[in-house]
Amino acid sequence: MSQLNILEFPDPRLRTVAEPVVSFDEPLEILVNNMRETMYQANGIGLAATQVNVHSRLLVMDVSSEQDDFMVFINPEIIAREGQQVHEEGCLSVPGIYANVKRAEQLTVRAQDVTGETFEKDLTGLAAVCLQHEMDHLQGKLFVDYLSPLKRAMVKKKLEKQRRQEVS
Ligand code: GNR
Ligand code: NI
Repeated sequence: MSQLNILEFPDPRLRTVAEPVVSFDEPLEILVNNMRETMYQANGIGLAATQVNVHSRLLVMDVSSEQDDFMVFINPEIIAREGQQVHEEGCLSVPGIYANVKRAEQLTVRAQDVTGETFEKDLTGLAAVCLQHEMDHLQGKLFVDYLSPLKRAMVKKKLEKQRRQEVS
């Protein structure tokens, strides 16, 4: 297994709209395994293919505290949503930045597994937040896009400053 490089804001590749997965083959299985490894190594609760510069509609997540509830969603579609919640979000592609985002509280998702079989799953709370965050990535959208232009400009400045301090 290998760890994959995670793209960081404002990398324009994060704005790519992903294409549906059509081949449920060994390269797909390898990609899922590498995304799982990358997510756990980075201590993330989710990872979308877009973030590792693969522009196919798949995401992995594990919102459990024990990191023992791995899930993969291929070609996910939200088929029902209900309620609202506000949760503080972070993103491996926007390191060190946290902000509140309003999203649906409950979802029903239809997706395929790594063999191509279709399943449906109900998600609530943090799992619902995470799935919506990851599905945004597949559309080229980031959580900072929900902030006001002023706040987003502050985020960009803060990241530039962080990066300057990393290299010096
Ligand atoms: O690790 C992550 N934590 C997180 C916390 C609140 C809301 C969303 C997330 S997803 C994020 C990993 C990530 O960037 N996935 O795209
Ligand atoms: Ni993210």
